Amino acid sequence: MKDILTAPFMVEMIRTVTNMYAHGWDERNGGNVSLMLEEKDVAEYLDITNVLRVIPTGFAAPTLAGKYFLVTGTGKYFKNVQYAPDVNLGLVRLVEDGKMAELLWGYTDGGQFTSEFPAHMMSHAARLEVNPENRVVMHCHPANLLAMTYVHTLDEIAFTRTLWQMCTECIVVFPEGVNVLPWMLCGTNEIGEATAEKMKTARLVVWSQHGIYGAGKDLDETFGLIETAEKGAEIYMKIAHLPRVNTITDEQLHLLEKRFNVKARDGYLN
Ligand code: 2HA
Ligand code: ZN
Repeated sequence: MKDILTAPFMVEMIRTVTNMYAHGWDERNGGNVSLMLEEKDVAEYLDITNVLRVIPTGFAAPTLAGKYFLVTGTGKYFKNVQYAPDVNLGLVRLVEDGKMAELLWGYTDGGQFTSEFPAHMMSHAARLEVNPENRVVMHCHPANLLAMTYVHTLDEIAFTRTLWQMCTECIVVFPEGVNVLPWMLCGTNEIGEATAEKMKTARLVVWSQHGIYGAGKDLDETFGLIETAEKGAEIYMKIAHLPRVNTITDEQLHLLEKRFNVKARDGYLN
């Protein structure tokens, strides 16, 4: 059996959460990440019949039964993950229609997965319906996106259009736009269900006055989505209080669609 700390999925997870912390997106225990793994990859590093603990999830996710996830722990600080991965991360397999999670590795201090596990698992289920390649759900608290939800309308078309106008890359990176939830109580099945519903039409879902959720086929794509949306929000927060002399026009956004072979969400451009 190989050392799981050398597994590419583990190395990439540790690098990603370390980088998220470095970006200031995950103060204290803020943020959480889940990465879906293939059974054959897990089996290279762990005896998958050796269940350490069984943890109830508090929800059902029948389509995820039998699936494996590497997940950040509840109350854990991203800045500490690189120094003690086995305390701050856990590897679980969902069973019994997703109502139970079998712990195969990690959470060695008796901990468990993030309080946002429902939003993560329900989002995985929703994204896998749209794109069977989806593997990652990522949540964090980037300051400018958060700030924007205090001063910008939460209308999804308007919010998306503003971000697209803030840097040329935005429409290329997230042509489906960003979906937006109003403030809701976090850590609940309700916000999990609402997030998953929004995930059916976009890989980015803003949680107003809280943060953002991203989904993607790997950690790089998901990190890059959030990074690009946050850059757009940063520009917006720099200019929102100044007279706008120039912008990226809808005509120019159409040129970007053609040049980069992407299709803006229907009805979002004139
Ligand atoms: O895990 O970010 O939304 C801490 C959070 C909760
Ligand atoms: Zn949060």
